[in-house]
Amino acid sequence: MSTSYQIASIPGDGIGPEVVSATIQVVEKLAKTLGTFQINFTHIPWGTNYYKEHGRYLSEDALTTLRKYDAGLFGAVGDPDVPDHISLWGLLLAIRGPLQLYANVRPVRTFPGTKCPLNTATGGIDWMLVRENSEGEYSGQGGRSHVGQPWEAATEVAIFTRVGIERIIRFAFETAQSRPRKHLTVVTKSNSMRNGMVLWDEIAASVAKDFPDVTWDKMLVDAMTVRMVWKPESIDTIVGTNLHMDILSDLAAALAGSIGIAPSSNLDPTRKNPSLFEPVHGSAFDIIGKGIANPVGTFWSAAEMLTWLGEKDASAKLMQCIENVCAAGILTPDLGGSSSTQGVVDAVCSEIEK
Ligand code: GGG
Repeated sequence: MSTSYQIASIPGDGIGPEVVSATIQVVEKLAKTLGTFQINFTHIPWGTNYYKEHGRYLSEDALTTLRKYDAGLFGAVGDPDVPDHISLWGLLLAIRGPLQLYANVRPVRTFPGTKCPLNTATGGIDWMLVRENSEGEYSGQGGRSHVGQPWEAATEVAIFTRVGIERIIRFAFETAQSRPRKHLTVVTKSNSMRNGMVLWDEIAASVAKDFPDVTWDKMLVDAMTVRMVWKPESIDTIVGTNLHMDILSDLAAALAGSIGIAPSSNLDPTRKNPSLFEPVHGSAFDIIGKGIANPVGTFWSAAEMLTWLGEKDASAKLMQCIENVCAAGILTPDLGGSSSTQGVVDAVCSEIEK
């Protein structure tokens, strides 16, 4: 008997509903064609429309609700009517932290059909970015005083814990160990930030001793941006803080050829909670409803979800079909093509059937 997975579908805002709906079509087609697993998506309407109606982004029992599922597929968050810090903290960050989805994994690879602007021997890049996803600069701590006065002050406190750093660095070493090149770069800013970032350096040196087969180096985040552009081939796996990797992963996706294809997994490596999969891109409200949103980042996120659930063959098949479609030039306008979102969906579904 094949395994049946229950997936929470949270399309969210902007183009989120378009790319999530596209992905559900493709994954359902894959499940039906292969017949090796079953998958059911349940729509959950959290997002800015829900906020406008209920005064909150998530339902009161959101975490209990999510724990009933094997995984979640998320679209995007952000709406011009609501300040970004309200929507991000109301939706995504209100899930990642409490569910302890502490490992944000972002593979970055140049695809057929995308053009890497860098001059590399392979014509592209193949990196794995690991972002600490539960603390650091996005701990939500700090405050404002003397609001509106010329001497108004605001603090944004980054909280780093030994357990939080140790677990993400260990996860990153394990990730690097599973890749052919087995190399990890630990990114910090430990010259100017002399507390939390120095703790990162110390813990990295200590955890590294458990991985003698993984080579590693450390790099300041500013220098890392230069290295990504000038020495892309010296990079394999990168780990860093919530803020640093939020920025570096957008840069990496752009260097690989497009942010529209970049996937992201919010993982609880202990598997006590369901993990959440989402494209790296945001809500892109300038193209809402035009039918041209690139669904590839969400397709790839769904492939990562299938791997996480244990459906490695199905995931590999989905990735091959996506790559074949991109190689055939069936691309949305952000990649220089003229296909619609549905055109890409139909092409990937046809590939699945072959
Ligand atoms: N699909 C991802 C999305 O909507 N991202 C919006 C965003 O601003 N994310 C920030 C983050 O990933 O921390």
